[in-house]
Amino acid sequence: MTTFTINSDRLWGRLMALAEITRPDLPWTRRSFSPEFDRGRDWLRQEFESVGLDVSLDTAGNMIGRLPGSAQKNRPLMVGSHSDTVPSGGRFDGTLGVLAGLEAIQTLRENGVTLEHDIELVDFLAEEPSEFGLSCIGSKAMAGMLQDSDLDLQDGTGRTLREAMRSIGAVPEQLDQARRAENSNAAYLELHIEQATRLKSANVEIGVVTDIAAIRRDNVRVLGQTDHAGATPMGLRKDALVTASQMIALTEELTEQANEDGAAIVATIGRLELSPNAANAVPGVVEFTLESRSGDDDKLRAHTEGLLRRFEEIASARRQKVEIQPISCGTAVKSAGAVMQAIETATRDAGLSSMPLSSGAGHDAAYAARLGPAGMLFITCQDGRSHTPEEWVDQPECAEGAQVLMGAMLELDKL
Ligand code: HGY
Ligand code: MN
Ligand code: MN
Repeated sequence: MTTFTINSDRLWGRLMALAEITRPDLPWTRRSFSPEFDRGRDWLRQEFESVGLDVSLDTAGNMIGRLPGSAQKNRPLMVGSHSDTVPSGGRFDGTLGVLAGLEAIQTLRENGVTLEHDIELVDFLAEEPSEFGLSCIGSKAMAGMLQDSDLDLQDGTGRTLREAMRSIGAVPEQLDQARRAENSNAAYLELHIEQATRLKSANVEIGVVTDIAAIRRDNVRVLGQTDHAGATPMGLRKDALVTASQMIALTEELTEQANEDGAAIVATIGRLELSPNAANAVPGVVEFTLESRSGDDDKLRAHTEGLLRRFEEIASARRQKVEIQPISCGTAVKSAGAVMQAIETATRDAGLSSMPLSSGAGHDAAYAARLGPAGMLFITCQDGRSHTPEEWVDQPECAEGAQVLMGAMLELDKL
């Protein structure tokens, strides 16, 4: 049971200070590998060092603050999340987990408490889908799941992921040095906003995450034929955007149907590019990302592959072609019972209520779970909104999350 309390104003001050490190024209944006991200990292490094953490960057570009434990326990207690954002995202997704971890560590130190375990506070590189199409780059690398071929992925300017990683101080040629062995962590904890409204609806403060959905992304390229928008008769057109729109509408229809059958699957087309993208030209090429998620790996595979087959049928029925390129496919991850238990105990000690819930959002915890027992705790966010500038959490709720995070760290230190 903790008898001391985190410093709510200090946590809030850091959250708002980091939020201000954004693209000024598009708040709140701190894209991985961008100048804003670098400035955010520099600021975070100073804050980590001011708390007495020994800060380093692993070869995968994860920034790690270390604090030695009092006993010679050979596995650290890891706390982490991410400081990058989606374009025009929010001020709490990811940053809350990193800064609440820092606040918990600072409060422990101020109260003369040294955990038996070493503590590692991690800002994982590029948790959000980056310009290279890949997400969770740093946590994937730490779990040994970032492939060499991924390093050749290019962003819209032709820069490779390898070059981008070098630009933030990573050493992609030595990724293996960032890799951690299975069970190398005593435990992993991540505080995150729920990005949905179940906690608010149930009037419960803390969500104890039971599992994290698998995310699959496929690149779909529809090949029609660019023609003059005025001179080309409708019957002679091969309009790739109309073809893509039939695929997109079918995605929603079949995914809603799958959920009626109890599949618990979501699918989204959130990125789409067309060319030549001119008002007076019939779209010849459309490229989009099909992203599907589920807590059940088998259902995810069956549903997504069924959709992609239907896309082929739609294209050929319209005398067009479709090229499908897998981008990434994760697996659903269960939280460790001991970590869930620690979160529940810490929640009770803090006089708060908790409920189990699954995460439809992906998180670094899904990869940290390959390094030892892992778990997450959620706090609510206003109207469940996230990945948008309207993302908001009130200060007391941030403080509650950090208090429970610190309590769970103390519980897990007994392992
Ligand atoms: O996309 C996600 O689920 C996470 O927010 N990166
Ligand atoms: Mn996110
Ligand atoms: Mn996140």
